[in-house]
Amino acid sequence: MTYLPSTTADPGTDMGPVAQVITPDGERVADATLEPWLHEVGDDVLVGLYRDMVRTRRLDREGVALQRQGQLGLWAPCEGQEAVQIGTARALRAADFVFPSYRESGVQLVRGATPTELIQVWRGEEQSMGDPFARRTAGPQIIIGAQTLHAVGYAMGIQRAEALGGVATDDVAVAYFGDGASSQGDVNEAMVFAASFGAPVVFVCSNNQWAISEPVRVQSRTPLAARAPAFGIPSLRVDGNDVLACFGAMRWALERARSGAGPAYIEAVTYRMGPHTTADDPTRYRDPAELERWRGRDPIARVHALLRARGALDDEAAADIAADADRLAADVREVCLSYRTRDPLTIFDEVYAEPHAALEAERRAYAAYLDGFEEGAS
Ligand SMILES: Cc1ncc(C[n+]2csc(CCOP(=O)(O)OP(=O)(O)O)c2C)c(N)n1
Repeated sequence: MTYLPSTTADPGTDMGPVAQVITPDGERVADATLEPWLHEVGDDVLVGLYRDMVRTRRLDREGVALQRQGQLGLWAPCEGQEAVQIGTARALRAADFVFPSYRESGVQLVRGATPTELIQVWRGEEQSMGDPFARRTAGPQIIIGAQTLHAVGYAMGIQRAEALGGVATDDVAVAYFGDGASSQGDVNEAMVFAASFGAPVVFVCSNNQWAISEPVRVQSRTPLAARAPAFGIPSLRVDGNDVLACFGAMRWALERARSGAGPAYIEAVTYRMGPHTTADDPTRYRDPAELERWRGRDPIARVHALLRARGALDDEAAADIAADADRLAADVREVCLSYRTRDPLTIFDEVYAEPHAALEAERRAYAAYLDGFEEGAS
């Protein structure tokens, strides 16, 4: 049998075949696949998801501001991607282990990251992300796709825990990555291993349409979710700006992995509203009309509209949530400003247990380089 790819498909902007339960206007609609995973989700849960998304956006804007003010080395904005992060992360248990990319600030927040842990890494501070085992969440992965292999390795460890003298669990490992990462060898290897060993791992692909300046359509002639079944992994393609759809999809995936049925894959179709990082200028490669189209699909606005229409969110509750998010941002700023930039030469201090000549030579050369910036140096 011959399979021919469609050359006319535009997986990036084709919003048709996605599972959705909250429309961009805030209307609750049914989806046959997702509904079984959502039946007992009440307004209280939805308010919680809304709160988490508001906090994530506020944190994100503070991160960008702190970087612009020279307080952070870099920030990878996640504005627009709050629903996939919060919906999937809130479906997890504390014991599951999460392997995120650098853009999953909302996931880190849900996993209990403190203000210190949230910004340390972007300031390049020692200790970086704290102890990954304390929150069962790895630090933000910069190497594209590498965390998918880590997640599969961890999941295979879960399978073997008892045989290795540990305790059997139904924990699940989760890997978050982007559409660009799905072109990476690591991700494809991870999927082969996950499928071959039936590992309890969930792949969450946040398809935000762009891998820096490369649009997803350049990298894939089919929706990304369509690739997973070819590896032997069932997948769901959901509206990544619909927090409830992401929550339901994740429950489906987790249940599968926990019950021993093996890995699952979610493609959450979303959009990166801001730059790739604070070092990027998307106006050089993105059509402003595209950005405007996606503004109408804002993940927070639609939940806000739904909750208001149901009478589950009044002015006072909305103000409380906004104030709570402001407090988080203030805490992050306070921690950030409390750091003192250290003498750059201290980077040589703890690289080796014992000093040696080559290190000393490097230190001297770097000191001379830094002296070159002194006022009046020529
Ligand atoms: C192995 C590797 N190759 C290249 C890079 C440079 N790089 C950083 S981000 C990025 C694009 C990633 O796009 P995507 O996976 O869609 O994630 P997004 O940033 O959109 O969330 C690239 C190529 C890298 N960090 N690691």
